[in-house]
Amino acid sequence: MYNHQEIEKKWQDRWLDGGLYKTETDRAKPKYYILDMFPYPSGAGLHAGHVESYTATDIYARYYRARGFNVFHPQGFDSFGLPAENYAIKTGISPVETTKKAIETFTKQMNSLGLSYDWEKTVNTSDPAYYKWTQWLFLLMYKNGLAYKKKAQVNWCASCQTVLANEQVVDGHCERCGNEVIQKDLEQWFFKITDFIEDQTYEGRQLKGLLNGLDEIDWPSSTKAAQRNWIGRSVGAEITFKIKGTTEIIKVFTTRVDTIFGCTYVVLAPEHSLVVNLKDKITNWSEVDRYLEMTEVKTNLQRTDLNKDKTGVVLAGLTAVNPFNQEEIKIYLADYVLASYGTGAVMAVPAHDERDLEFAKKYRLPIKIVIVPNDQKTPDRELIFDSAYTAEGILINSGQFTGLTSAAAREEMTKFLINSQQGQAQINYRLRDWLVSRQRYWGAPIPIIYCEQCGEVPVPEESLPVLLPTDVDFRPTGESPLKYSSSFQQVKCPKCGAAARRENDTMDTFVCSSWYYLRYVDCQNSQAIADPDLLKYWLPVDVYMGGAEHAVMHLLYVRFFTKVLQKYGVVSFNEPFLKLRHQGIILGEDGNKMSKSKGNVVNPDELIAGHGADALRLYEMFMGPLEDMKPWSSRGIIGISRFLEKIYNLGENFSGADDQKIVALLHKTIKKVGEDIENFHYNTAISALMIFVNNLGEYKTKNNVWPVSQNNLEKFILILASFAPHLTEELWEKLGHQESIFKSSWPEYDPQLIKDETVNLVISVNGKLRATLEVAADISEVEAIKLAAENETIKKWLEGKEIVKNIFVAGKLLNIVVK
Ligand code: ANZ
Ligand code: ZN
Repeated sequence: MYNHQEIEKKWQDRWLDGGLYKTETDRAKPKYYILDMFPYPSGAGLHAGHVESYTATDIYARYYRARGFNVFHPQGFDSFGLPAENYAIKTGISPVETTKKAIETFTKQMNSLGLSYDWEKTVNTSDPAYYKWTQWLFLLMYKNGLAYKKKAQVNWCASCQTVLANEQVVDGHCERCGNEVIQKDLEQWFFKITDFIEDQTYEGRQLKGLLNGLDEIDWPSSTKAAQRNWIGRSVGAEITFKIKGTTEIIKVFTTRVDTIFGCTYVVLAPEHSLVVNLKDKITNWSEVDRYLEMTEVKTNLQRTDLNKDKTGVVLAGLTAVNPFNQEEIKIYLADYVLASYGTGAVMAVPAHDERDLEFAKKYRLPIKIVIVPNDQKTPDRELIFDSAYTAEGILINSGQFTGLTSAAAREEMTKFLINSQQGQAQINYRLRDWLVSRQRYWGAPIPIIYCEQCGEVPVPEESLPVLLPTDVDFRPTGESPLKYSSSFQQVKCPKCGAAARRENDTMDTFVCSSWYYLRYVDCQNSQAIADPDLLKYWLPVDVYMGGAEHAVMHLLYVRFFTKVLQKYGVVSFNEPFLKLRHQGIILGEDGNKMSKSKGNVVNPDELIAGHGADALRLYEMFMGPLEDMKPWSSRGIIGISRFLEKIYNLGENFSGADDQKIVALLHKTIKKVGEDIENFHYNTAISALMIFVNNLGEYKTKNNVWPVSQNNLEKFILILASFAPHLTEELWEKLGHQESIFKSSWPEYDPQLIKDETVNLVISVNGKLRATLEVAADISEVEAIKLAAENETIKKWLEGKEIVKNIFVAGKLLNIVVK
């Protein structure tokens, strides 16, 4: 009987006591840095998804150690954030306490899964020894003009009582609490992430930006696409429209200057500064004012929702002039135009833009067709009135540009704008600077002091960390709770010594997680963010694993930080994570997302107690492709337990002799499992292990003796070890080894032994089966063609014909195409 509780505990204790997972830095060996997205230490403990991704990297780490690498595999805690603070508000228990407890629980649970972390290399973002460097990085940004304060329209969640980054607003709602997000005008801190979108040269060095850097990393294409989309690079032109009878101008941004002869009015965002500047000239001001009041309360989502009725108001008394044909057109205010994008104004082309068309129909504005599909010389009015023709085509009714294609016209028209000084080529981005200040308690304080004389003063480096005070009232009021901590506010100006006050806001927790990956390598260092030599050796991260929900936000912010650190010489690489993989979501047994209310949550602690850590690990890796979404199955884990039991029994009083066929299968299994691990194809690796064990069992039943020698059995145990560390360590000991199995190397397979298999290769000529040949399973295309050409039957079919091409499907068929 395999007593998993006893055996797993025994080895976990020995591994930890013996320091088995201490990071090795034998400089003669190549390094491999394998990183998990560190968890938020919630009170609920580990869930099935944590087990999935942490097991996946643990297998990877154990495999690369066995392949002779210095593996770096640390784990830590992303412990600042709202849940602990909200819990404190509810219960009065300090986040310091709850966080400490949660980290203890998480650590215990991770150890009980047999994860091979080096706990001497760990970080905890709410530890002053850590956030000292978060603050140091803020100052690095500040000194280089990358951290700045400005009054801006920001996302405000009234329920969380804090501002949110754009990335934290999902479909107009707070990603935390689901409350609708409103816009508020507030002074906030920003990081200039937009400075790093494109490549740049700095001190003679060519630095890759956030866009081009994506080409150099092995990340899921969906994640790269999400980042490109979020950055939203848009190529177009900025065009100046004069306002008749004034010196004021309207600048618009358009991606379709080719449609400008069809522009029949101009629209400003309600917040556009011209509205106030031209108040005296607007003859229907009271109507305009009413419209302004109405739109103020709407969210961006409500404003841009395509299904909602477009609203607007004309600015009576004002006319804009089209710079291409001097046509005089009306100016509207409408809230479907956003103040925060482009210039906050658009040239409206109802014939070729859906939103403009809808608006034009409602307010009975002219619709002028200027683009037609290539094969059509006259416009189809009916069709266009129903829906705008938004595709490209050939220009009509466009003066000297008539007859050009859209693409050619854009080029020519942009030249015209430049020459006549009425505009320029322009690239716009959807990405905004990152809003990093939060009006909450449980985060890293922003290291800035305000002095009446000196203004905004950065805290000197030697005074870091700015400690988070404990004498605070957690209850949110819309202002940071730090404002009311007397100990925190007793501060002198670092410049002039006068009484001053501190910045009350804390940093977005995403700031803390934007650089943690580099702190691990030297997490105790109190003098520097990390020793440059260690950074140089271990970084960048070779493999990073975590959820796809971080595609923008975390994964974009970390790349931004890395680029800043490279620019200012802290690190010498440009991309933090060379390879990224996402684990799929594990659903409940009922196929729904696991949730307490549905009662379909599986508890790792219970599963470990009931089936063992090895069974849980193996089962989660066997459920299906790692990146797929897949439902839990209680039957599945029982099947895995039986598989492990079988292997354990095999190791008791083992004796056997090699059967050549089984040994050949062993070598194939070694090859397959190794390759599968490298590609994260764990489910198929486990299948191969199962097939091998079944073959052993069948042979034993038939012949009453095991078909492999101990030496070969050990090879099998070695390739199973990454998946089931406890069971294999126990067997290793039983087989007489003194040293841990995790000090052994991955077994090599013998290429001669895996070649012996044959298959029936189908040979066809022009798609018709003409012969089948028994050949080696791994026969090459060249060899197959040669054999076919020597075959008497095939020879006949090829006689007097010319071979056009050969279609070869390895191990299956060769089709010879002749004419
Ligand atoms: C005229 C036009 C004609 C447009 C046409 C499109 C089609 P992307 O690709 O997202 O950059 N636009 C510009 N600024 C805007 C703002 N602040 N709020 C709302 N819409 C704005 O979109 C660029 C297009 O979005 C611009 O090109 C402009 O409409 C609109 F047949 O200009 B276009
Ligand atoms: Zn001062």
